[in-house]
Amino acid sequence: MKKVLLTGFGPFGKDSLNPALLVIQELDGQKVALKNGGKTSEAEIITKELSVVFSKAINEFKTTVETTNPDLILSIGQAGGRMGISLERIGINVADADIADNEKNKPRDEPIVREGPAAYFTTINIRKSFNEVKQAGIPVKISNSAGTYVCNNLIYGALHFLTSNETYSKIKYGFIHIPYLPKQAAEKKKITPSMPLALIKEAILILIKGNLG
Ligand code: PCA
Repeated sequence: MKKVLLTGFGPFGKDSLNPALLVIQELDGQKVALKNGGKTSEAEIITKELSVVFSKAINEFKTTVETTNPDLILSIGQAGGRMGISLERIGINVADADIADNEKNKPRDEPIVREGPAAYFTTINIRKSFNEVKQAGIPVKISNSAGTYVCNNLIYGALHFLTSNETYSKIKYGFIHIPYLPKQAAEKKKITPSMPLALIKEAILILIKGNLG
């Protein structure tokens, strides 16, 4: 059976919850039906919470890949204020934090990998993924910047690790930034976009099916 690894972050900054963590907790252990031509099969979802800490998240990611060896990895993070599902296209070689991570690291203009390439593209089929999520009636966009905080750090670090290891270089890797949940948005002073958890989960399942078939 194929295996998909979902990673998600816990709360950080001023937020007391992170919808990314709720998504992976609710999808953990689920089986996803796959169609491949006329054949049907199943994939199993496994999950891992990663720390909202710059280098720690990458190290936790590496260990999880080494112990689980999945076929597809989708990492999920919160991007409060975004209007819909954001499929991240790229991770850049910069760590530049405006707020401290959960262990008080606040890098400024630092490379993630010294002498590393400027950027890595995520390796899921991003256009097909966009079309399929949109087709399902879920607001989605392709994003060309995941910022320069812990999520971008993970994208860059994950792709650097996967592409430079022959054992793992065929594993597809995608990153999805998700908006606030309605209850988080309702607590903000300024009106803020949000998306219900059920819709976010539906989008993630579409991405799994579309990138594993
Ligand atoms: N979002 C942050 C880090 C953890 C998360 O869920 C980011 O976009 O970098």
